[in-house]
Amino acid sequence: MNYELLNIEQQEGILTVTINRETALNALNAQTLKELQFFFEQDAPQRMDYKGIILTGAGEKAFVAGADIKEFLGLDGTQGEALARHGQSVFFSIERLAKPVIAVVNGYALGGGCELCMACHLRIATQNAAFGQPEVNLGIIPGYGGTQRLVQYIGKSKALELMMTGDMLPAEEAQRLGLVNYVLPTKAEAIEKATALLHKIGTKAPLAIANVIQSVNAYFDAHVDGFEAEVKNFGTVTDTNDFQEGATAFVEKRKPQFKGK
Ligand code: DAK
Repeated sequence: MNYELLNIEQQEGILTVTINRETALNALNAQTLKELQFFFEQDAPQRMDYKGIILTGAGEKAFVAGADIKEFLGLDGTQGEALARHGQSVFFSIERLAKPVIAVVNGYALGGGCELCMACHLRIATQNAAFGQPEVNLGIIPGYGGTQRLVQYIGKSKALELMMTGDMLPAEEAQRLGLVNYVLPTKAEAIEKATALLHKIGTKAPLAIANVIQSVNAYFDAHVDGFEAEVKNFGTVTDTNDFQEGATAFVEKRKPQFKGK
C-alpha cells in the first residue's frame, strides 16, 4: 500500500508510525483507518526485522482528536453497526500483534483516539496529553472498543463517569488511574522512553513476548479461559530453542542469544 496519511520510519529496529493529519488534529478518517488496518493486519505481521512499534500523532497538540466527525454526518444504524464492527477489528489487530506496540500520546486522545491508544500494549503520554470519550456530546457512544477497554484500564466507576460526562482526563491523572505507563514533559522525551522500553523488550525472547501478549489478552476475552490459555502458551514456549538457550545461558552465567525460534 502507498501510505498517504501514515508516515512509517524504521530506525535501529523500531518502527515509528505517525498519523499525519495535523491540521485536523490527526482525526481518524476512513483513509487513515484503512491504512492502519493494512499496516497492522498485513504489513507489520510480515515484517520480521523489527523489535516493536511506536504509534503517535503528528505535531505537538494531538495524538488523535477522535474519529473524523465530518465523515459521520447522515449515518444510519445499519451503517453505524458495520463501521463499529470494522473499526473494532482493526483495533484488535493492534492489540493482538505479536510484537509490542507503544502509543506515544502527544496531546489530545479523544473518542476514537483514546480507543486507539488503549488498543496499544503500553501508553506513554506527554504532560499536555488529555484522554476522553466525549461521544455522548455527539449523541453516540464509543464504538471502537472504548466501553470495554476503558473499564479494563481504570475500572467501572471512573470509566462510566468519563463516558457519561465527556470530561477529559489530564495525563497525570490518567497515569494515577493506570491508563498511562509514564508521563514525560515533551514528545521527544516520550519517544526516547518508548524507544528505550522497546530496546529492552527486544533483548528478551521474541516468542516469550508474543505469548505474554496473547496470554494477557486471553484474560479479557470472554470466550477464552485465560488460565487454560496460559497453560497452552507455557507449553509452546517450553518447546522453543530460546527456552533452552535462556536456561543454559543462566547456568553458564552469560547473556542469552535469543533467535525467536
Ligand atoms: N474530527 C474532524 N475534525 C476535527 C476533529 C475531529 N474529531 N477534532 C478536531 N478537528 C479539526 C477541527 O475541525 C479544526 O479544523 P478546521 O476548523 O481548522 O478546519 C482543527 O481540527 C483544529 O481543531 P480546533 O480548532 O477545534 O482546535 P482547538 O484547539 O480549538 O480544540 C479540541 C481542540 C480537541 C478540544 C477540539 O478540536 C475538539 O473538541 N475536537 C473534537 C473532539 C471530539 O469530540 N472528538 C470526537 C470524539 S467522538 C463510530 C465509531 C467511533 C466513533 C464514531 C463513530 N462508528 C462506528 C460509526 C468515534 C467517535 C469519536 O471519536
